[in-house]
Amino acid sequence: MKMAAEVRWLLVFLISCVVSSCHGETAHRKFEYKYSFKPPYLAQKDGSVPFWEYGGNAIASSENVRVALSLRSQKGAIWAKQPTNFDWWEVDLVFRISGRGRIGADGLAFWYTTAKGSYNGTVFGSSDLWTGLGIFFDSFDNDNKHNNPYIMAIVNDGTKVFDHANDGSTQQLAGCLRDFRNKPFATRARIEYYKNTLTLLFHNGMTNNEQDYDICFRVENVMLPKHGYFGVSAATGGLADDHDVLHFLTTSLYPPGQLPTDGQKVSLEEQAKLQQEYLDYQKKLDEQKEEYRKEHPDQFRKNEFEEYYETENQRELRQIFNGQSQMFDALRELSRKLDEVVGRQERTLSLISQVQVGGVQVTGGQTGSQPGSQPVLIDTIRRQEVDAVLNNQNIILNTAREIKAFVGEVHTKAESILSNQARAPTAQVQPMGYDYQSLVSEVRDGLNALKKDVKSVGSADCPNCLTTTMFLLFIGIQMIILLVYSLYRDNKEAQMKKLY
Ligand SMILES: [Ca+2]
Ligand SMILES: [Ca+2]
Repeated sequence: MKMAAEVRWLLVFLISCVVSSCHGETAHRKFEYKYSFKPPYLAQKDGSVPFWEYGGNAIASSENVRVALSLRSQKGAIWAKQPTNFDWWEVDLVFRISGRGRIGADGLAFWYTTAKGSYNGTVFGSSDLWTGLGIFFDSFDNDNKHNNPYIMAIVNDGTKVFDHANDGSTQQLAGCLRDFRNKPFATRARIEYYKNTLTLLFHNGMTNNEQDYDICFRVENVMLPKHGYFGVSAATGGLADDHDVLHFLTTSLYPPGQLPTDGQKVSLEEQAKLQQEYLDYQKKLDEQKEEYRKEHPDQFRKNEFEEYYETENQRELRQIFNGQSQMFDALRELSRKLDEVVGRQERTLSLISQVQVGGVQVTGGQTGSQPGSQPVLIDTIRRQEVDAVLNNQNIILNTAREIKAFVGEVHTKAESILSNQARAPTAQVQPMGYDYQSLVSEVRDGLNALKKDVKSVGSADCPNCLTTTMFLLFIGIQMIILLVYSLYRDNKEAQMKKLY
């Protein structure tokens, strides 16, 4: 398992390397506040959204822009005041489309066009015959093919009339079937246009993990106008949903080394000015908040108090959502692992096929009349390497066989020894007998040495000294004790062996 985990990480690393090498290095990113809006204080007190213009039935509050509300035949739009001044970008669109009906209408559109569209047009609340990109979150199934809610991108050159009857399916660049209505959390679309590749990642709003995007589509060689206006529009029909946009966050992307440097000086002054403006604005807001708090002390306290409690339903829902998001996490992990396994399998298969092709080519080259025209193989396992591996394996096998024979020999020898021992139980006593003999000889040697000593000492007068007979008697007793002990020990050990 540990090995598998290491391989997996290696694979992830390799994949990321491949992706980054395909993409070049990672782009420089710059947040574009003039092309963005987000809560809190999305709309100012007078209702205006800084750097944006909205119209039709759209309503902006401090928390979101309700582009079209859940009444019949509503149309609204919000457009950036300035066209973009960068080539590549990423837009995070966080939105909610919710309604009481099982199905809703009509949907929401994201725009990037050479000119601002209208605020009450025919295509999801804005103008038809646009030049640029439209990404549509189409709730209502006009062509009755049961394939809505659907997300699709259409690039228009200003000549195509949106094909309402077919839900735009005849004109779409790419799309995917995704449900974005009535989700517990806000749904998110991440639209990236970088080096002519248009990518749409979608977050289905089932979890509050902001990284839970999955890919809706990725199209290369998409030619969009160099500079355009960002916009969002929405419309309702006979059926109606609320279409709320919470965040519109634009980031400009620059390939490494192409970050504009000349504009930096100008923007520093501007930055200081805007910083001051921002601080003033913040101060004003705080003052207003304080004022409001003074004017409505009861309401404020009540709101504050309510936040601490949740109803039983809310709790149940929260628990369901938690459980569900855990399930989603597990599923996502599983699918990721599956992808890895499939990737590894494909890689292995391609290696195998390369080896096979290599073998054919080598033999072809040998039998062919032009040995010099042998094709160079891609860096993979070669014939001679395979041969070397096979040889090594044979050597290992032979060695293993030899070791086996040797072990067998040792085994039979050990067996014969054991059987001999079993047949002649005295053999077990033999080593003990040897011990006994050596003991006797040792005692004998000691005795001789003592005798010599006694002889040499005996010449001297010694009335209290040990007499030779006494000494010999002692030695005799000691020997008998030793003999008895050794016999006893042999006996005991023989008994033990029988037991085992
Ligand atoms: Ca539709
Ligand atoms: Ca449809």
